[in-house]
Amino acid sequence: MSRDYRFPDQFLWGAATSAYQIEGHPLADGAGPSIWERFSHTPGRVVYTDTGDRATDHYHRYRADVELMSKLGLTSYRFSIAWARILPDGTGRVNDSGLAFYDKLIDALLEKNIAPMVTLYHWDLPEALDARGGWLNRDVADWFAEYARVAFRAFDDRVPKWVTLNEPWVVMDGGYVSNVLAPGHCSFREAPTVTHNLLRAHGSAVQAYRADGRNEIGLVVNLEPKYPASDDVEDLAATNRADAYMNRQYLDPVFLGAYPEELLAIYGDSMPEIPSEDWPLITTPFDFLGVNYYSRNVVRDAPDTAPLDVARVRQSLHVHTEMDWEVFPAALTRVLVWIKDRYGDIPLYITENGAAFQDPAHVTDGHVDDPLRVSYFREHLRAAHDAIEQGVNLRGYFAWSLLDNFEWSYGYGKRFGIVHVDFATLERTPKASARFYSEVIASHGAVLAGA
Ligand code: IFM
Repeated sequence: MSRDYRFPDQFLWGAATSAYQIEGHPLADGAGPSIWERFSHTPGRVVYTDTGDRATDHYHRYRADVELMSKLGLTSYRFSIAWARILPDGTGRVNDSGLAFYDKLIDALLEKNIAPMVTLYHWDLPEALDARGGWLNRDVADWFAEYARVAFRAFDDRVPKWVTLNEPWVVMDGGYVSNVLAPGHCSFREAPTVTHNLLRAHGSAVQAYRADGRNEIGLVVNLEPKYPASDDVEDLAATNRADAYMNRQYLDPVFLGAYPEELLAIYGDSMPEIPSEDWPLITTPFDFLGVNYYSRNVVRDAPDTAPLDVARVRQSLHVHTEMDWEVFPAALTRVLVWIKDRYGDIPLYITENGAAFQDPAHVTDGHVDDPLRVSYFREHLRAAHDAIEQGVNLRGYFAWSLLDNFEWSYGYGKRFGIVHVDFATLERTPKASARFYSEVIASHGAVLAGA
């Protein structure tokens, strides 16, 4: 007998994007530059000298994109606000034209009964704030709360769900340690300060929301379950270090009020002094947690491998995406159940899940066949359903991404979209995965029972 994969009636079916990756025209209508403006225009930072200057031109085509979402049957859309569009200097002066863009986008979504989920920070810090120390400056928590208040005042009457930060681990590791994302630092010693300030900024925005807001606010983390390559004690310890660094670094503080012990040992004397008032701020309760899940990681002990003495053991027999990420849906179920067991029953959303695969070079007769992506979505949606069956309070799923877009330092070479974008003409063509996702939505998941 085939299984029943129907999801709860109120389950949100969405797709996600972020401002710099799709909007284009990042300096239009009075916006200030962000760290991505500088980074992408610095030779050698992004492949093929790609930038977000035009991206998918969503800034002008948002109405057509909302129409597309509606045709696909989406019930929610997760996007981010570019901080420097509405506060060009990061603080102080508000740019009404920047607010107007998001105002029109939100209204267009509501006209189609698509519920906005709005992320305040998806990696594009205003350049003016980076010049003042960016995430290394403790004041960033106040700057972020000021910006958040402007957004809440403008849009909370129409935005049911807010997200403070997207993937703080990536902001810290990619931007300050591995030197692959803006602002492009390469300093493990900066890591704990950046982490702590991200957590304080998150807490400050949640507190600002509690004063002014009337709906829900949450945090989005990227989680990558770590599996030991063997049962050796060294490999098990390496697995714990990798897990503490990537998965528990943000969740233990917000839910348990402490950094993981392994992490304190890893950071040693680069850990900043923590004033006692920081913990009540960081542990301010919030309404939901978003999980971005793409892959797992099998690891082994690797002495002298900076910074954690851990190495990845690539599972070459398994399918990998164009990002070289292993396709492993069972770890999605596992990580959702782990959150419930470790941190409690907070409502969860899968706020990103998807894959970059090599799509056909051309759109043929209005079709783009992407069978590997269809299979990726099918298996991960089944894994999400398994988690619900195991008691996880999962309330929604957002495919990454609605459109092919600017994949950061990889430029436009990695296509994650369920909708193909021709970057010469900017024409949009829903791929087979978009049609599949549409059928999943229309059937509340029932079609997942098919082969
Ligand atoms: O494109 C990114 C997104 O901005 C954040 N999460 C992961 C995606 C794929 O790398």
